[in-house]
Amino acid sequence: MSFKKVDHVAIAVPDLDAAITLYRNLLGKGPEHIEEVADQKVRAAFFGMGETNLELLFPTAPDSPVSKFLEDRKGRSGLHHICLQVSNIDAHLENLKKQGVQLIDQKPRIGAHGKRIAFVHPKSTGGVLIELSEEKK
Ligand code: CMX
Repeated sequence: MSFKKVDHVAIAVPDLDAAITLYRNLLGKGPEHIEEVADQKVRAAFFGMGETNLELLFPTAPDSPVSKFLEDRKGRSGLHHICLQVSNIDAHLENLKKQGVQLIDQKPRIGAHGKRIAFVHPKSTGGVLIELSEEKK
């Protein structure tokens, strides 16, 4: 059981097209991948950054977790979560549960790129929302 790398860093944005233009200008390329993740009620744009990615997150429904995040910030974009890649997500979740860490997802769900993912509550991680994502075999 081990952490492999930072899979991506996600920024919530109130206007996806404007944010894509901004980051394309900043990075000089991309995004390489845009996907709607129905289960999470978001549309996500990914910019490859070497071993990791930058994800721009836009809510697709008023009850999306990202809508709530943006509302709480009065519509301003901001760092939403950090995603860590793990080799065995089930073993990681069991281990965190044993340690009393507050999990948002007790079992993995399917996220962007069809990967198995699960979120850990920011109340257990010093105020940072952490996503675990299983490495694709
Ligand atoms: N980062 C850090 N803290 C956050 C946060 C975030 N992204 N979102 C909420 N919080 C904090 C709030 O500021 C609040 O803190 P205080 O109590 O200190 O004021 C606290 O968490 C609120 O917690 P809550 O009442 O339990 O829950 P909310 O209704 O605000 O929902 C959360 C928060 C994290 C449980 C919810 O957003 C969630 O389930 N997230 C996981 C799923 C997700 O974010 N999906 C979108 C991305 C999907 C993708 O990348 O594909």
